[in-house]
Amino acid sequence: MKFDALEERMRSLEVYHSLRVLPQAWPILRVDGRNFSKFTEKRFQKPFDPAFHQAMVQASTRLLEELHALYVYTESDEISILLDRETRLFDREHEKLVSISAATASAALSLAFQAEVHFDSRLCVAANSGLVLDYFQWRQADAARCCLNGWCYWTLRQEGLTVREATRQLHGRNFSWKNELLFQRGINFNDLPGWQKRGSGIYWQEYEKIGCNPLTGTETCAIRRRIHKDEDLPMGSDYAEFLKGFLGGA
Ligand SMILES: Nc1nc2c(ncn2[C@@H]2O[C@H](COP(=O)(O)OP(=O)(O)OP(=O)(O)O)[C@@H](O)[C@H]2O)c(=O)[nH]1
Ligand SMILES: [Mg+2]
Repeated sequence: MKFDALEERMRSLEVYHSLRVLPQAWPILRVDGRNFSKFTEKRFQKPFDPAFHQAMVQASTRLLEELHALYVYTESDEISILLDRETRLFDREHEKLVSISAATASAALSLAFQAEVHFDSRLCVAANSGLVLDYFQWRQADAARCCLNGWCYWTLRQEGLTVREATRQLHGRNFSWKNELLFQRGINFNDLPGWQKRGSGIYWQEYEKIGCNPLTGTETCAIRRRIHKDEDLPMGSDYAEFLKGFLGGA
């Protein structure tokens, strides 16, 4: 078989390669640490370890830069990445977006921990800006739920309960019951750090840089960008308003 014919036949096996994010839809990627329950078990404080979180924020920063993202959000072992609806990154190819985001997160965390770790990745396609707001509010609600559950679970475990006993005690309990459990042990859920309850946002922020024109000696003002790591995100409708700032009025 001629090489060109073979090439064409073999390329035709790449059946998903032509899949692209629909024009004008917002791509949102979510990478998630593979088997991190096991990986973090002996290495990090429970339920939250600032060192683990800082490594996740650092990986989020790499993703913001590498993928030219608008907004990156991290909680627990996952990172969500919002791209511009007009993005032309990797020609909007699903396979490229998913594989490069997983590879970037895996490399960043492996370097940070000096251990081989892996991330999976998935692509959500939000057809309108309302769905983008819903998506990020959903992940933030997940952060709040996991934070309360994690604190309750590990508080009980530290009191000597087994996995099964702690899980059974918490099964079917509502928000206020769990709050009360912590409160009786001197932990006020409201006073826990914002990054634990609501996750963290990583995004570009513009600022004015005042300088001096060496020729004229006059003061100059330039608009620059820097990466902001927001560890105290707003919640509820305030979070939705905050997110709208990334959507350019769409
Ligand atoms: N000790 C510790 N563990 C953490 C911290 N943040 C996240 N984790 C762990 O990361 C896990 C994330 O949950 P999942 O993604 O559902 O679990 P997983 O084991 O990674 O499973 P897969 O993602 O399906 O591979 C949590 O259950 C915790 O065990 C932290 O600050 N400290
Ligand atoms: Mg995971």
